[in-house]
Amino acid sequence: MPGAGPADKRPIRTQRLVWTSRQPRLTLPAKPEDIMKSLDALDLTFTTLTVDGDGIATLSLNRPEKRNALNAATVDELIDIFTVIPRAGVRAVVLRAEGTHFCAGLDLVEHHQEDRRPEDFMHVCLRWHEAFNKMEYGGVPVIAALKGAVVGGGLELASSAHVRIADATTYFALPEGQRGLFTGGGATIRVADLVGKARMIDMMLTGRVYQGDEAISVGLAQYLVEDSEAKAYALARAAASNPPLSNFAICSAISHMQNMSALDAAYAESVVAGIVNTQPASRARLAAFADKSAARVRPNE
Ligand code: 1HE
Repeated sequence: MPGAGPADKRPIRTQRLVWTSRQPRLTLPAKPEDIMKSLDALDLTFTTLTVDGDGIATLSLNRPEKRNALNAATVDELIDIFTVIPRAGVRAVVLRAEGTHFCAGLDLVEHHQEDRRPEDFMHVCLRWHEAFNKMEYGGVPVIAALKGAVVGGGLELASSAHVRIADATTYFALPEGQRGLFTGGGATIRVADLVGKARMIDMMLTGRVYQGDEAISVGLAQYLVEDSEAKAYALARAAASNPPLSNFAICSAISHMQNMSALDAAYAESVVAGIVNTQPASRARLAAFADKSAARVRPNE
């Protein structure tokens, strides 16, 4: 071809798209010291975060003198934490609280003092949504150990976790109606999803409080135990022993699929299952089942 230089004669390099068996980035960095490095950079005042050698994180609400009420700064911290956690190799999170109450919801005093305009509070809500969406859709199991008041925005926070564990002191309420407020942290989606529209409306209109077995039966928590933190760590360790990619799908895809039409959700499910069910991490587990060395599923004793 006229004008064609040597470079033009080089064969065109075709790039074959290959599905490699590399683990996705979400499992990296895996070393505890690397995990701590990325989490150490967080600037936390109203929360604390620690991670043990197995990648189990403990996230504590740390404002017990205000019953862990969620001021704007705490919500900012939750956003920062749940931005880092999915990329930091954390295998599961136990969400707990200092003091005797899990969370008293929106910081009513801050809200009163700030004297916000509608658009200001809309942005407050959008920050709450950002934090709670990162929790629910982040792909890392979050197990909430509940106690005392789990009310208003505290219930919105708890309902963004993947598993909720109550103890004998735990009670749930949506006192927004009595305070002249409305939910703004996703309760209309998540709490209605847990308990149904009618129960949520009743809770908001009448201040109805749920606790004990009744709270379990309506779906506000999955477990009622003596020690909610001990149970939370046991469940976190159990979940953390699953391949991270399976947990990522469980703690992200299911929530996404709830937002889709049934037809689209079924399609998305096939795509997710295509990836998860052929992951290298599942091969040894399948082999163990095939050679009968893997544990069988049995009823509880
Ligand atoms: C607070 C908050 C708060 C406590 N904002 N400061 N949420 C509510 O309607 C629940 C409001 N709180 C309560 O009903 C009670 O405080 C509790 C049942 C949670 C705990 O009772 P108690 O007797 O142990 O504590 P306390 O004496 O009421 O409060 C102790 C301190 O915590 C006190 O501060 P102090 O400086 O006077 O000692 C309280 O002011 C402070 N405190 N709760 C600010 N919530 C996105 S929209 C979400 C809408 C909502 O969440 S509405 C539901 C709000």
